Amino acid sequence: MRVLTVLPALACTAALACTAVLADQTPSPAGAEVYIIKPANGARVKSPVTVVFGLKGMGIAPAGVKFDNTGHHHLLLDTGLPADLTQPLPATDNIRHFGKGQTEATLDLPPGKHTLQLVFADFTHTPFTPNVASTKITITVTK
Ligand SMILES: [Cu+2]
Repeated sequence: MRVLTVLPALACTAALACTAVLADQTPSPAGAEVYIIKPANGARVKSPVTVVFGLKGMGIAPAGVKFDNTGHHHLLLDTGLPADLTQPLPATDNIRHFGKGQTEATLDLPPGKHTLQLVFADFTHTPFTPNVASTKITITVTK
């Protein structure tokens, strides 16, 4: 009987400790939101395409600068959110960082359909918890 009562407490303690070590994400305030101001979802546009980033409920700080309730924009181009949002976002052609605090970007895009999505992340490029991301939009670049 004694073993049975002690074991669940140990398991719980271990689980909490594990969570504390793995989850190194910054909390986002309630109501925080990022969104694409333009282009509009479904827009037909010519390259180069200027994408304007919107933000509500948080502020912008350059990458590397830790300040409460701030972060910087990341644009996902033709890709979805990474499966593991507890890790820093990689910097690739499809995951673009705006670590100087930019609020828009001008992209050279080949003709055809492209998807755009914003994800806001903290000074270490790690998404917030809960995650702050826009809906994914689709645009068509015409010749
Ligand atoms: Cu970043």
